[in-house]
Amino acid sequence: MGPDVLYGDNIQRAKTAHFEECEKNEFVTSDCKRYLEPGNTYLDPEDKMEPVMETGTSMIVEQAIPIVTISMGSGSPGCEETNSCYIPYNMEISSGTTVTWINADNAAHTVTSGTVNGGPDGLFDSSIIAMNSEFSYKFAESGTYDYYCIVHPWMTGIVTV
Ligand SMILES: [Cu+2]
Repeated sequence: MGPDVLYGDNIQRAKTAHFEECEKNEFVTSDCKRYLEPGNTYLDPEDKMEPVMETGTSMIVEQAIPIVTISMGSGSPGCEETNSCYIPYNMEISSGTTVTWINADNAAHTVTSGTVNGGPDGLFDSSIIAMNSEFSYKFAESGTYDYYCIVHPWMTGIVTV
């Protein structure tokens, strides 16, 4: 093993540590967002190292498809006990991401920003989403966005940008 190999190993170790730290923080800091670009690995292009980190690759795929499922049976109370009316309950995304809600239930639902007690806040409102239909909204600014279903007020969810 020559000095070049050792040097390369150290770089790779540092990059792996950085990537894992980003992964823990779900890539929310700007320094980490480059890992979420399609086709990007955690290595800089000028590096001649082989890309590694298969888990990082699957992480990127998950983050690239921000879909919330309106769960089967959520038209009846019960899903709120396990925060599973909208899945995931808390959708975490980076700013500029479009989230799509898909109604996998056989009842009609809404995705309405605001809270049950406070009412709609006017940011987004899907109106009625029929079975197997969907609704999308692009989140431009960071923040925590509460939403609920006007038809079934036990149904609540959160988008964190
Ligand atoms: Cu509903």
